[in-house]
Amino acid sequence: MQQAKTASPGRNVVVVGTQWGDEGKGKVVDWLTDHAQGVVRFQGGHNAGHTLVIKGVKTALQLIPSGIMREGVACYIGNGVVVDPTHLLGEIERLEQIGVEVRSRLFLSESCPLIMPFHVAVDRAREALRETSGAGKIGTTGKGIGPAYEDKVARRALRVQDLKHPERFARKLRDLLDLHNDALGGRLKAEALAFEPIFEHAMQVAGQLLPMLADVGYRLHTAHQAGANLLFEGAQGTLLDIDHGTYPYVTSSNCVAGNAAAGAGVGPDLLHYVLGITKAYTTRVGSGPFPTELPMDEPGTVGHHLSTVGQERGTVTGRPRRCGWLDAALLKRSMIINGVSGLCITKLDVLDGLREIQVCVGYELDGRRIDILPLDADEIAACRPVYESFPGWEGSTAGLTRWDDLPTNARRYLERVQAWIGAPIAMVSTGPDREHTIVLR
Ligand code: 2SA
Ligand code: MG
Repeated sequence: MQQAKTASPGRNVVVVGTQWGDEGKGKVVDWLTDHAQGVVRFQGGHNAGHTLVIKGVKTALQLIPSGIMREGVACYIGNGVVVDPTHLLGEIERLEQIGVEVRSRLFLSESCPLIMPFHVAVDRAREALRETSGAGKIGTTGKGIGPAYEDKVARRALRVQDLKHPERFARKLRDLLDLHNDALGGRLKAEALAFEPIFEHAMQVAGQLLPMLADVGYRLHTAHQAGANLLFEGAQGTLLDIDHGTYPYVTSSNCVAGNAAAGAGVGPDLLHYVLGITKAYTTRVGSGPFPTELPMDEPGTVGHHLSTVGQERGTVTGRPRRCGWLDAALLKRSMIINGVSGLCITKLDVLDGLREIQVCVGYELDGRRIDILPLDADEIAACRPVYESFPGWEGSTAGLTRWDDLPTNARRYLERVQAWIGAPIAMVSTGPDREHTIVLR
């Protein structure tokens, strides 16, 4: 088994979610920052919710890299991230209130597209329309992520660097407002937004953000050359990736490991180790196919157990997460797309006390047996999972720090999972706290 902790200087790790997000990446990134001097976000925005528990105190981060909770670690927001400037400032202020120094070690890429109030309005109005028209919601977080990425790809986005140039900012803002107000006031049947308050607020916030602007790619390159270990912190998960996920029930960015380079502004030669984070069962928030989903309402059922014991609620929106068994056929796809070097299994302790544990090892689709998740969301929805069954274990795995202390059945379960999906387990997380971690060598 391989070791995830990087001890030698200049060794960089990419941390990605291998399922639908909420695999526990925040905790793992925080734990790994013991050996990193820089942590980088490379995609997504404040739709992410990374929960850290440090000495029993819970902190939820959305846009700022999880490394911020470690003194002296530099944090970078790369060009691939969409930034809501008002949210960013609020998150900085909340951290400052609990005594975390942020401004001197947060570096914000000039090239990040901005999320503006009309993106939020469009995101929410579209979801409302999808619901009333019967088309069915995507179940977005309502943070304006999709519309902001659309403007980026359409080459008309306001970027962080525009905050330096009020006149340019105003001109681009007027054009964008015209465009989005047309949609809001028309088809979307929502309120149009006024220029002045948006512009004035942006300029106020700009004054505070400008000192943090940086050429992030170049900085990362120089830090790496000087021997820094860098951690690339993925948000959401592989099956939410815009290209590789269960399209259209996905987020609007590439969440896979390959995007760590493009979204941070460095070359792929700087990505040395891909740590895939995998929850010991499966969850998803929002709509879309989920072959191993279980009903959750009935007390005494496995679905209810996973949801309640696992405390499966969205960090950002508080929405209950859908829960189901581990899906090894889905993970197999995820291992290939991400080039996973090692796995970290999280929330193993949530399976404590279950008499029987099931793992999906393939599907039946149109009378055929397949062993990897299909690419088409409708086909995924038609998949009938084929399960292999394991005996559960007695006693608690919560807080364990040694592999040998795990119950025999838990070890067997993990060894089988590893064999199915074709990647070695490097770490096991047995609880929310930093210390609740088993490292394998
Ligand atoms: P969006 O807002 O456009 O990115 O939503 C599109 C889909 O992506 C899903 N998505 C997420 N899934 C899991 N966790 C996420 N972050 C928060 C968390 C979510 C929350 O960590 O708990 O608090 O509800 C996240 N962000 C986006 C989303 O559910 C849609 O399916
Ligand atoms: Mg989350």
